Amino acid sequence: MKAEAVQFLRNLKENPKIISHNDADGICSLAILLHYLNKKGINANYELTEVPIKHVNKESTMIFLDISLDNALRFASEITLVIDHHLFDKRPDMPFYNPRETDEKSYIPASYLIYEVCSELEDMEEVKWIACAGIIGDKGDKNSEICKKFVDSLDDYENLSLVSDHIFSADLVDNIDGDYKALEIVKNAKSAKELLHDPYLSECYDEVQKELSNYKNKLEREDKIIFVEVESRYNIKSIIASRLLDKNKNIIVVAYSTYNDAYNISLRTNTDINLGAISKKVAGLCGGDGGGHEKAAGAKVSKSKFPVFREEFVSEVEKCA
Ligand SMILES: [Mn+2]
Repeated sequence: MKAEAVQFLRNLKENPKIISHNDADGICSLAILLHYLNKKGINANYELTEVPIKHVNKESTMIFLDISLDNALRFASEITLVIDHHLFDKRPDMPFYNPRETDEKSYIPASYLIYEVCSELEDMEEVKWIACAGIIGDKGDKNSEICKKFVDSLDDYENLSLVSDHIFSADLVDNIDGDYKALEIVKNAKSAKELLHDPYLSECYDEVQKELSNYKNKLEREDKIIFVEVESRYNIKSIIASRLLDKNKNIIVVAYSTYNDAYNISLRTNTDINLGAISKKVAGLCGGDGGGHEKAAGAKVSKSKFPVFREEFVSEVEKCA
């Protein structure tokens, strides 16, 4: 519950180690928390990480942002706070804030949650734009009335959405190095407009936009599922998938790209099907990894198992119909 997170931050004495997801929501969440800690004169170590987490260095006080509970628990220490919005099985025996605890269907990105928690203790108004960019990065404004109102209150949607795209572009172009660079820029910028003038982020954004007009793809449709193979030097498949959703009602997009001898798969939908659950199950059947949210999930399976993945995926979707 929110009160547990507020109390944890209020009583924080030791410098925490913060672990945050390396997407726009995670990067913005981390920037907001660091802004709060800076106001309080508290230093923090931090790491941005992919999920599933491969490795992080544990410290005695840990804070996890935008990291699903199963991942956080593997690296939790005695004093740990988890602020997250992914589905989970059972609430842990530690300070924990995830709105799904009381409403399983709720979808409120971590940037909103950490902003809300810190705002109980400090005036955070000057980083509200960062919270909005993080929310947009996870499509919170499209899936939650609370988030939509919050984003609308700044009346600057176009710039805020560009901020989110700029952060994501740094990730696409430079991977984890780009994530850390983007974090520094977000931390130091005073406004969305100022961030959009940053030369590094502008260059990454332009590069990705150029690629989006040049990439090769192969589309196949099976009932309401669109399979699209994306060939690009950048991992732009989630953008391609989102664009297909914008143009088609009631569909599921399975966008995949080669990654060594495997396929990395992005799954997106505007139906009520729970893709996170299906991808976890189906990728598991193929010896791969899968998981995520209901409407946005991911998976990785070996190329030789992809036909099985595809077949099982279609049959799981049919079961839901
Ligand atoms: Mn998130």
